[in-house]
Amino acid sequence: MNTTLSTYFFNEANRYIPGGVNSPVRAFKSVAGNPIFIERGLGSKFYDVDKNEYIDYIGSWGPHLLGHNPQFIKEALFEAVENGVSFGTPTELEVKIAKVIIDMVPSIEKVRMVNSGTEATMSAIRLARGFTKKDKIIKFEGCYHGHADSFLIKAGSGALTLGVPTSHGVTINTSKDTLIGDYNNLNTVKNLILKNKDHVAAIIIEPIAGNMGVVPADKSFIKGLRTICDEEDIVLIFDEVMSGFRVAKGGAQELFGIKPDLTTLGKIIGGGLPVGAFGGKKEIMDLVAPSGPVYQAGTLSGNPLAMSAGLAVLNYLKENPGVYKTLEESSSYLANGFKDNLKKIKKNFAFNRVGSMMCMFFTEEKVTDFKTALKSDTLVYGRYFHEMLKKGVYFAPSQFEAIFISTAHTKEDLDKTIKAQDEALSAIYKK
Ligand code: KE4
Repeated sequence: MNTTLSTYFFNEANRYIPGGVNSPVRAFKSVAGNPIFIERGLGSKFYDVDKNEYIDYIGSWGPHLLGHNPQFIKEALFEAVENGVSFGTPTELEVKIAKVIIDMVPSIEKVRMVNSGTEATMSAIRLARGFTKKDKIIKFEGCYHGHADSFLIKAGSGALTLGVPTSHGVTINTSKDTLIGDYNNLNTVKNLILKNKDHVAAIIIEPIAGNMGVVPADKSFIKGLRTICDEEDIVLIFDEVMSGFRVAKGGAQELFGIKPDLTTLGKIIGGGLPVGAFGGKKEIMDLVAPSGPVYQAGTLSGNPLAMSAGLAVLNYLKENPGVYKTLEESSSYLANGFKDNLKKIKKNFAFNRVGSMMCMFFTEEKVTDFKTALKSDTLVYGRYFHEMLKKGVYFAPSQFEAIFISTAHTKEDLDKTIKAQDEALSAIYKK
């Protein structure tokens, strides 16, 4: 596969941009080799600057539930651009998208739009601290909530991939207010609360973790968190930036049947444009400026382009709930194909999937948390990633991410992917 131009652009990029990328995981650091530069995406495919075609399973890290560049999103953007790209004033579009989000996610009574998942999560914990007048938060090893200081304490995703679980530049004082629990382990949460009685403002969790690979929470664990938060006056925050509108119309909270106090959203609600949101109980959300004393702001929050694309996607999902059945059928078809391939090489690798987000771990141990995810052989994963890339299949350039299926992936795409994986695993394990 000729990647001459990608190599040229990466060398250029390294002269002007830290690591040659605008987000670390894109740099292929944990799978070695140079990243490919993408020029164009359409449906289930994208095309690099050397004109190579790939079946894309990243979908811009989650937003492209309906594939790259669907015509109806383009049309929504063309219409919005005609009116102007940003005003810094309230617009009707913001009212419309707020109503749709509130309609689709029952736990959300009021919502504030922001410009990234990080802005959503950092605002949500500030709000929880303002509401409870307590300082500490509990997050879980392996969960990633964006790059705000309070979260870069054993984060998963990029930081985990880079093998640097605590970021430089985060002060000791900041890290003192972030407590780390073990995912799917309620006792660690109870112990943290016991040691920090009446100091914990919020527990923030990815109810379906997608940043240590895919690791779903046990329902009993989530129920236990809900009970603890009710008993201890702690705000329960579901970070559904990735799972929101992906695993179900109402996100992971719909699957669990458990309501958080606050939810953070991103990715899909922007249709691929920069967007995030946080929302939840009215009594908490009304503390957000200007209606209350918890400050939060953003020049481009609710901007017409992102709102137009996001509204187009959310309206589509509302009007076509059958999307989730299609996604489930495609995802289970692909997963079964992968499992058949594993049987051929007599490997029983851990395989976690919730709807259209999934991850195969290069370990035969069950993966239920950060520690067991780390048992994966990341060197072999790197080899696997490149074998698949050479065959025109683009998986996550890290063992500790998810792959995403969209409604644009055809049976032909899935069959080609299953065949490519069979050949890749055979090459690695010399069947
Ligand atoms: P952003 O600030 O990157 O928009 O969102 C941060 C975030 C928050 N919460 C969850 C559950 C997330 O998955 C993310 C971001 N996800 C990563 C993918 N693992 C973004 C990819 C990247 O960092 O380039």
